[in-house]
Amino acid sequence: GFGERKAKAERMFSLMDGFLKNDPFSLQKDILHHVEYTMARSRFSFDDYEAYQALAHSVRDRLIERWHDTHIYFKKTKSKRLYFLSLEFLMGRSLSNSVINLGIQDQYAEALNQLGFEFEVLAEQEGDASLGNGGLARFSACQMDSLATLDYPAWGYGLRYEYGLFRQIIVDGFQHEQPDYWLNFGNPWEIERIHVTYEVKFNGTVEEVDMNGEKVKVWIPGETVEAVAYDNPIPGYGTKNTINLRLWAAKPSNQFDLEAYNTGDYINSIVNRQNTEAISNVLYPDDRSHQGKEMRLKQQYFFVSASLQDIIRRFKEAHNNFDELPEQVALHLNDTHPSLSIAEIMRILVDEEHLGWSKAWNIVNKIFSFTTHTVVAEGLEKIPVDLLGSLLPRHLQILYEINSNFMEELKKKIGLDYNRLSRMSIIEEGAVKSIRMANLSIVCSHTVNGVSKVHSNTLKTKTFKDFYELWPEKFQYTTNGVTQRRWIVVSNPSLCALLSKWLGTEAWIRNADLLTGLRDHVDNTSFRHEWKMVKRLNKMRLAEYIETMSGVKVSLDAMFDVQVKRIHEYKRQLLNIFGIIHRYDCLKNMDKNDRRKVVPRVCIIGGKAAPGYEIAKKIIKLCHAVAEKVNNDADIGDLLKLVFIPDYNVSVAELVIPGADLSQHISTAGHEASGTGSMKFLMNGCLLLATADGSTVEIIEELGSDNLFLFGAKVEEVAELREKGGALKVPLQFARVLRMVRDGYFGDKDYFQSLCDTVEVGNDFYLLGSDFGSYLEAQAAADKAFVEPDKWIKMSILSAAASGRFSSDRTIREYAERTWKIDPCQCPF
Ligand code: NBG
Repeated sequence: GFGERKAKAERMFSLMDGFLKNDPFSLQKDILHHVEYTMARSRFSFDDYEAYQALAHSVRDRLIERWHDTHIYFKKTKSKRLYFLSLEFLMGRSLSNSVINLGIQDQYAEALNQLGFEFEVLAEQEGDASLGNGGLARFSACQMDSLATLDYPAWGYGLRYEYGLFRQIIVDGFQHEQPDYWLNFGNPWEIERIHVTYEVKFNGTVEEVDMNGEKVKVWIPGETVEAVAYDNPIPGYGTKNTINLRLWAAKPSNQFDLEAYNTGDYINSIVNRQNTEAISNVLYPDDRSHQGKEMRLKQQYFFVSASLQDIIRRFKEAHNNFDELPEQVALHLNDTHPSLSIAEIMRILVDEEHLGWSKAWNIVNKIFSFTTHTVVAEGLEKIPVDLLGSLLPRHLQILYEINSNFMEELKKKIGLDYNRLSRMSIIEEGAVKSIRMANLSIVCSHTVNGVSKVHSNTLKTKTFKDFYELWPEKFQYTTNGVTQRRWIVVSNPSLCALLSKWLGTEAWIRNADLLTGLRDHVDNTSFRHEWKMVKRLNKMRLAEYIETMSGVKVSLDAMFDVQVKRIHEYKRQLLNIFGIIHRYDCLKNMDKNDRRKVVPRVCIIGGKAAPGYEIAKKIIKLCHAVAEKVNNDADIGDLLKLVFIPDYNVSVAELVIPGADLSQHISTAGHEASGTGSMKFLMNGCLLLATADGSTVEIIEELGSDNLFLFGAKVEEVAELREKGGALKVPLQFARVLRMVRDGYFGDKDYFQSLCDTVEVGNDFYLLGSDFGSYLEAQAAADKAFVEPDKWIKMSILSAAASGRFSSDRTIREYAERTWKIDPCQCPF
């Protein structure tokens, strides 16, 4: 009865000691409690790793409190929710970020100090959560931070891979991939929800059955897998709101295969069950193409199906029909990877909820929005019809029906233009009949987002031209951003303190636009001096890391010139290396007097190559070959060093970016959809050397072209240059560098020939040769600026001052207001 329940609730309440306290003494007690009872170690004997775990658990307790309150409040207010669906999240480490966002960094530092530990040292114990490849995945992570901070009622959904992105090790200059079994030592940041499970089905057949005189399609699946939820609390900064990133893991279903048991094949039936767990085993390490792989498709559907069941269940708890779904739910497709959601939600509404096709469709095309992170049409995902049909037979039917309706509607609008119809069709005919996931996403979404102005123009005029002409209003762009919490507050504490001091407030941590206030101080010499000291400190930290990783000692007076990102031909790490070879060649040919005038450089390159990407791997090897020669040349000394930083990931980035003087973003114009690395460097007062591609174009709008080093062909010039082919003008210096590599000047002569072929005149798709001249000029301009420290520091300050627009807070606000139509919902207690 009611009275009984009330008494029980009162008793529960009286047992709770209010909220956990955050004074250093209470924190110490909690940490020791976890040492003793979670880690089961004696409080008189535990090492740094155990201390880290106990510390993490005490932080997690505090996250859970806020997580609970936030979700109760979201539920109470019935506000519209955003569900951000992404197959990849590159979260990196959680400890520092959580403690900072919770606002209890100082208390923890003090608590640990008294126990004889240092917060920073324990933080180093944490491994990265690398559940993603590159830009797209780190962008998802930055978005989560901003969604929480800006109080939006949002959930992230993804997959809990047991093996994250491979670890890169370098043996003899070659990349080798090692599995990243990141859960080996437990993961204190997740909460396993053994009761939040859903069955996900595969294979089987579709049958037509009679229901109340109506023929309906019923899917009789063949295989069932269970999805278990793992929740990862994401705390906002300066707010109590803590949102959820829910990741799914696959477990064998409880439904036993009776057949197998009866035939006595007990062992095999268990082995088969273990195969189903493999679905969430491993992240695909290619950041561009995932064509036609069965396991990848299974992963996509597994994550989509579990997420939608969860979302629909939550919606049904508060509603008894689906009319309000579009006012209550926004589903965001982070690239096409989750686009099977469209077919799945149609299946749920039509087959399970019996809404009827047109009613279901009316709802479905109001709830999806879609962001694409790709430029080239060849990079777009396609799923062979045969594969999809055998794995998800009912979904294939639904996709055909969506397409045939779309084709009918289209014919009414454009007539019988068969070429255009076939280009726009969701189904691609041809040798391998396939589903075009991008076309599906565009047809079914109310908004199609590009990730920068340039990217969006490319989408409208090339990649999705036909669709843009049909639905111009669907096409939007929301320029990417990065979170200043991670990329300044966590990764660059000394800059963080300096900014707050000179801006007179910490408010920039929630409102990055305030960074423009730095412009008022550029002429202040003591500000500039402090700025310089901060950079020096960060360079020192980076130099120490370089020495431990590669044994190379670097001079702090040299310009630290950095290019870190995935290795791709279009990102042109090879242009950078050719520039370094040219620099080396010049140094060798100079007399001693001239050498004295040269600006010393430390060139730093880092990034992973997809395991099957031959040319990218050769670029890594060439980098090592050149480094070997240059770094051991006594003639050259500190004038030039080249270091490759292995295993580039989020936590390595946190160290490298603050320590950079110059950073390179030198993709062939028109190929980098946005680029977010540049934004992190900008925030940290690092000067950019860049082509006018992706987000750089907008960075120039904020920063002015005088404050960075711009070079290379413009987007609109690229096609024409390519057409020239063999007649393209290439500087002599380029030919000379190419010759050196071809002739075996850096060893491994045979191995590098095919790499050299890719940039030979007539074959040079990414236009390294034709951009080489202006690249060298930009580099010379950077050298010239560096020897005028005052000028350099001013440019550095102005870079950080211009970075406010590239905060993911701005990105998220734009998405929320324009695309998702969600309102902030701040938990008051
Ligand atoms: C990347 C683009 C970048 C862009 C990020 C985030 C993938 C597949 N794409 O230019 O290459 O900045 O997405 O939008 O990671």
